[in-house]
Amino acid sequence: MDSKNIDNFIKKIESGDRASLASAITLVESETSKDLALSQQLMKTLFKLKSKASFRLGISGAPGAGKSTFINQLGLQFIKAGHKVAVLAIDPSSEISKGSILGDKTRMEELSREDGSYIRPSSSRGFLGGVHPATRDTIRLCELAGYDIVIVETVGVGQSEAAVADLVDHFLLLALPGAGDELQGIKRGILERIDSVVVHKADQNNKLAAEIAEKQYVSALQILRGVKIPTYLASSTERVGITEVCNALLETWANGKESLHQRRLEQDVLWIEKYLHHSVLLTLKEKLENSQSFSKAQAAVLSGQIDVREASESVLRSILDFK
Ligand SMILES: Nc1nc2c(ncn2[C@@H]2O[C@H](COP(=O)(O)OP(=O)(O)OP(=O)(O)O)[C@@H](O)[C@H]2O)c(=O)[nH]1
Ligand SMILES: [Mg+2]
Repeated sequence: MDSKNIDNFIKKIESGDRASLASAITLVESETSKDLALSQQLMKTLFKLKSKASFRLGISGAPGAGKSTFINQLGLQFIKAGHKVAVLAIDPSSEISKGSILGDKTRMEELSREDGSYIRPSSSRGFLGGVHPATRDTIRLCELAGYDIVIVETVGVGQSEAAVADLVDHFLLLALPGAGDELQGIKRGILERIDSVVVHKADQNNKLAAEIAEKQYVSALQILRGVKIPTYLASSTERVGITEVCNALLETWANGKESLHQRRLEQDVLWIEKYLHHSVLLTLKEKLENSQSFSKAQAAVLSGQIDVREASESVLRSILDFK
């Protein structure tokens, strides 16, 4: 693809062509060096275009906290308020698990039927830190396609939340009633990064427990952060509290445009290193595939001739062209 083709490709995505958006996302997710060069071209061209106003929302929570169900309801509210919503569901497993995709599809069915929505699973493919650099590019491609609200769903099972916090304008934790136990399990690192908490499934027999949980979050966050972090109670199945969360988020966006801009620039600085790691790993993988010294080292280790460390050191030296 040459630069003229890239311009056409961008125009098609901008015009709302879903197939072009999908193939652009597949391109930035690809790991071959040819595609990597193309994605770099694409993102470079995109950078020069005037960016459209957008709000990037990260939603994290334990497995089964109801993230997809909540995003379905919240997304519908955003659309009602005149916005277009893209949802990227990050799967922390090394391969996209079919269960999750099916779960997301059924749980976001109403939202997926809306013209103003775009839902896409995004595998982290075991990438260090849980978020693949392609997710950042995908957000920008969705924005180019006119989705002014981009929601990133991530399962709260490790490092991925911190990486998502470096990717979004607002990081929301979806917590469950029974916070005493849950708060213990939540890593301090997440509590340090979140911008708001929604105690979810505040319905049926859970209502009282949810109110207690909310109070515990308020005081834990007050102690840890020294500032008041907004907290809400919500139920997606009973559709309670969703409009309040939607309005509060839209207000945060409207009032914080300048600080959000600054936050994005600071995030971009952090992402230099993440992209570097990614490119180095891809380059290394390709070099190894064509490296004679790698095959020699493998044979030498297999026959018990040299130590593994020595073998990897010698391969590294030959790849980097050191004598
Ligand atoms: N009581 C109650 N149950 C809910 C609510 N929202 C979702 N659930 C249920 O919680 C279960 C998990 O919902 P999901 O939306 O798939 O949760 P998730 O956090 O996206 O799950 P993973 O993506 O697998 O981590 C489902 O059985 C939902 O029906 C709610 O507001 N109240
Ligand atoms: Mg889900």
